[in-house]
Amino acid sequence: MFGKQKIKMMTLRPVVFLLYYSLVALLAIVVIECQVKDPLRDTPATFTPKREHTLTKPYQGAGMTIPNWEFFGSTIVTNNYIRLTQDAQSRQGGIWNSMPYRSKYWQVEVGFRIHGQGTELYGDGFAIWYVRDPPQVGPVFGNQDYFTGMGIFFDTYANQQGVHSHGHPYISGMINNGTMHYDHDMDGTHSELAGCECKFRGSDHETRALITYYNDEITIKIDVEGDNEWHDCFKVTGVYLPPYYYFGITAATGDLSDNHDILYVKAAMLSPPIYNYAPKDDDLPKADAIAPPSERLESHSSGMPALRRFFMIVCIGAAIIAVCGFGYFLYTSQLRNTRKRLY
Ligand SMILES: [Ca+2]
Repeated sequence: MFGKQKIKMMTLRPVVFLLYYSLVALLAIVVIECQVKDPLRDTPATFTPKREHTLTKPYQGAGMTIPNWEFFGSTIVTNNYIRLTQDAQSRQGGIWNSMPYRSKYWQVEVGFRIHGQGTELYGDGFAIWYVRDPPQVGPVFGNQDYFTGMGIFFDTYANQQGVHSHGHPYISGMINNGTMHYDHDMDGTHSELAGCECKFRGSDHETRALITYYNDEITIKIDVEGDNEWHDCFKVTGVYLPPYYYFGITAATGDLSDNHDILYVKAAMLSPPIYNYAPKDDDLPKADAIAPPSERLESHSSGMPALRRFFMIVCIGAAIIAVCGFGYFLYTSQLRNTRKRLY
């Protein structure tokens, strides 16, 4: 009886081994899955402002400088606001964050107030930038034309006098790889990514804009009512923006004018920081919505999950083959040993 029980236990051993190593393999697969899974795809964006990208009162540090921020042109810094242009003709001014963004995805909230003496005629507006080269005085709402990056334009004056598909004030976006011209006389209609009408000018209270770049989507939300509620302006998918670009805000007046006041900037990273980023010449902003069909490229991140899935399947397959092989080897070894003992 004892001998039979021993034989039975010994023949069961390979099965126990097989179960044990299957569990180990399963654990390994779970670990692999956890490592390859992109948490950004599943977790909602959280807003954690980064100090080096934030501009709040009191603006000035020691002396006349603002830590991590540069200002130029007609910009005036006061205790309560940063005035990019006064309500006077032909002014151009701006501020920009001297610390480049180190994350792929981010969010920026800007508090502002655009106001002046004009009741019917005023202009020209301001722009929020995420650009490779720090903004400097130029013709596109106070920044240089043929910029590389993204501009979100808060346009208060309709330069185009023809039939308009929208009214003003108007918010629009533009993604540029450095080759496109912003046509000021046409209000940038031909290079527009998307836009919305929004009465953000002439408010007594603070107005706010929220720009989010997340999962290759640009989302613009606005709070102009002062009710602390975000209202959708536009959302565009299929946008690629490289990291390590600079954030800035510029404004301009021409024949018409306004006070363009920035009250605060709060910025947050929505993905882990990227260290040791080496910029490449061909790593340029892209947007499916405005690129010609032949030049349309899939966004950088969209190809990654497929590649990860492929490697995961290969890993799982290899693990199963290894477990089966090892189990079979143990089983035959045990069988040989049992036979030796029996004979
Ligand atoms: Ca305009």
